[in-house]
Amino acid sequence: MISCARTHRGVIIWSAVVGLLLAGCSAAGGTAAADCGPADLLFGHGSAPDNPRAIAAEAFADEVEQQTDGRISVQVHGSGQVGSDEEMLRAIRSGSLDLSANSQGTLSTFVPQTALIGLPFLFDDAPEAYAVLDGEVGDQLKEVAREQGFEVLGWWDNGIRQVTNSRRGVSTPEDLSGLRIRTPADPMTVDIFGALDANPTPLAFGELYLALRQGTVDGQENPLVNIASARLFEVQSHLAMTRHKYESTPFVMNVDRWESLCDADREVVATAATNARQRQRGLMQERGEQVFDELSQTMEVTEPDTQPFREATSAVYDSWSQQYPDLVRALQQAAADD
Ligand code: TK8
Repeated sequence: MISCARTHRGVIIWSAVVGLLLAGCSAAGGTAAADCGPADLLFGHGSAPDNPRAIAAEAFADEVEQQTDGRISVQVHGSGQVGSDEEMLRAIRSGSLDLSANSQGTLSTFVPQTALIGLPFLFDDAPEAYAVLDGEVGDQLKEVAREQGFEVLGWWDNGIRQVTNSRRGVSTPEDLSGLRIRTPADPMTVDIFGALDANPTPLAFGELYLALRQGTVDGQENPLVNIASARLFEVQSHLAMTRHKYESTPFVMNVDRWESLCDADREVVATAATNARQRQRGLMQERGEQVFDELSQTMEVTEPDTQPFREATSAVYDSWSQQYPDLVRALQQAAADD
């Protein structure tokens, strides 16, 4: 008879007959439930209070607290209060933060394969990406993330990204030439803007508004909802609907913390994460349309033909395919099937 129990940080303790292998008691497959004890979870994200990410984060916290009668508390800190996306992920790895609704680009610092979600022009719209990420390829990426210490509780939405800048209207790739464009700490976005002959400049999202205002960078790229909620339209005059890449918001948890929860609590957390994801995606879709009209009032909008941008960035596929041939193929296949 084998029995497994875990401490609150997921350290596996075992008592067993002679010959028991530790693997038989593995974290994912352990049979004995951990105690359904109290837990205080710390949740960080980098979005402004009215951003769908912030609203969904609160909804997640409320549901978990309600469903566990307050035994599990979830404290949410938004607007980068507990660090930049990269710092939050580092904190999750070290166990000083439990949860973050983050960005796949930044997550790729730790889980390089997640950058592939942002291959140029892979997805035409967000619902196409939802279908792929909720399916087999998304599960494969979850596996890789788990090995690096992140339990992906779901792929929330960040959206299809567009370019803004304060210098000129962008209608062709040549118009981007030489512009200093802030990117997240994401090698994929850096590759894309390098291929477009811009000058990609990685910077934390929390520093972006000031950098744009001070002219340290000329422009940036983000989905419309973020451009609106971070009020970037105040410091940018041109918006180009380039639709160059998709960004997911992986909702991640420290894997040991996740495994330290009893089965029933894991179910509560997983269900709340899925409900929050649906709410967040719905809000993103609704807001996206409203926000386009709002931004058009203050920004000069161009709707470039994306074909020359696709051609200019096609080499990005070559280099990433060399490194991750199977995953790139699987993503392209799933996106085409959808
Ligand atoms: C907010 C970021 C943001 C992302 C970026 O913390 O960095 O440009 O799009 O949404 O995660």
